[in-house]
Amino acid sequence: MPLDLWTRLAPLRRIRCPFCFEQFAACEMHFRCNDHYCKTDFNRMIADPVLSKALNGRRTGAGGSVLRSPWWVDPGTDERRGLRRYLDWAFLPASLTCPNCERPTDFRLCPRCHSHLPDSVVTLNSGHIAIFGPQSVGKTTFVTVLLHELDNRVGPEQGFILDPLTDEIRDRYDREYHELTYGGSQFGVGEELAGASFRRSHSATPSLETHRGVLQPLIYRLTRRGGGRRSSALLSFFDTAGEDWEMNIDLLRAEARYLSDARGLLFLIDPLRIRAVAHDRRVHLTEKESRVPPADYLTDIRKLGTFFRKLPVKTPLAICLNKLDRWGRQLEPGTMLHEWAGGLPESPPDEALDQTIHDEVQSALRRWGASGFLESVSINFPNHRFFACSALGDAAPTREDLPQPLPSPLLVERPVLWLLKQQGVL
Ligand SMILES: Nc1nc2c(ncn2[C@@H]2O[C@H](COP(=O)(O)OP(=O)(O)OP(=O)(O)O)[C@@H](O)[C@H]2O)c(=O)[nH]1
Ligand SMILES: [Mg+2]
Ligand SMILES: [Zn+2]
Ligand SMILES: [Zn+2]
Repeated sequence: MPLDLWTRLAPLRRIRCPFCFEQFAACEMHFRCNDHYCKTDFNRMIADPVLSKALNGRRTGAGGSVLRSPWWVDPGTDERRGLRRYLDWAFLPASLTCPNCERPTDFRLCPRCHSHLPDSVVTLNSGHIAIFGPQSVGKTTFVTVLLHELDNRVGPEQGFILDPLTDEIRDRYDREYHELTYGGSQFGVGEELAGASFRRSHSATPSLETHRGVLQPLIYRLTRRGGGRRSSALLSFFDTAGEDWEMNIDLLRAEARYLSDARGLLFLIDPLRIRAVAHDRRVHLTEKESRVPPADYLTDIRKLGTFFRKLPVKTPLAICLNKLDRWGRQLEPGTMLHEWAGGLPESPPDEALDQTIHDEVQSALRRWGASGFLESVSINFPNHRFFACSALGDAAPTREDLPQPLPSPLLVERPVLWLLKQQGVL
């Protein structure tokens, strides 16, 4: 669908690419031919240094070959357009013509990374959630379960739907996230799911050093009931590799704009990596859990501070203690955390519950010796809030080699709903 007249009359409107987070004016967007034959004919392709740099990072150049893509152009430099090319700042072109197939194309690209930008990127407000934290705190599992829950339960309850921005994103979520946690679709609807062992835990997310694909967000279009332009927004979810957070922080700071420019930060913490929790006799650590080094969340929050030019940071920060199923029951009976850790209470979660959990998490952290961490959070990230959740609930495996039941998540959506409210998306 071509861009509407109203949007074309605002070529200087700033756009932030939801893939690479760079900002530019709408009239700077490039075009690429999207014709089936042009796309599949290698002889018609041309060098694409922008795409090469986005996919291969700074290593492109000396020795590294430049990728080729179907014909693309920066509209301001397309001489075939004559004087018209100098007027894009006043009126966006509806389409450009591919010199190879001579068909018009309105397939727009980000001028910085050459990702395809559907019209909704140009017209809609956008929100972001950057998920980060040390290794094995459950970030990837959280993203998987969160998106499934938003789609299937929370969205319908709150009157919104989520659609993947592109087919590629839908496929990537299914393949890299959903299939592992919820099982594949290799069984027919009427077949017994006898061998439920095909549901597995995620492997560690690969470092950005070996797989730049981790910089690619999962982007959704959120549409609220009621219609109208303002009822839709884009939402990008970024999943960080714990390995990068712990060991490649310079690289992350240089490449992961999604953290320094995030509109919403979600820091996941695993309390089982706090000594006071791990040594509690009521908690039984698995062999793997007892081998991981203790976490240093104070250092983590200092590290986060280094992503920003100035402190205190205004960006909303949700700090969520994950794996509630494993540690919640050691808190005093009568607390909300204790109650939720035992399974879903009768009354659905609401803002009053969020407030209670915020207070209970802070006092638990203080008891576990994390006062320095609490102080640092409140001084450097004044717009913060504590949460607790479990992505897997009582389906969390005590042995990873055994078949795993489907997740029964507890409170996973609460930090995200808060962050979206802070960003004006909900
Ligand atoms: N008990 C419990 N275990 C969980 C939960 N969520 C994840 N896990 C387990 O935690 C381990 C790590 O999960 P991941 O989602 O891969 O963790 P991650 O933070 O993405 O790890 P990296 O990619 O290495 O940074 C897995 O063994 C999961 O089964 C949960 O809610 N409860
Ligand atoms: Mg991961
Ligand atoms: Zn981009
Ligand atoms: Zn073409």
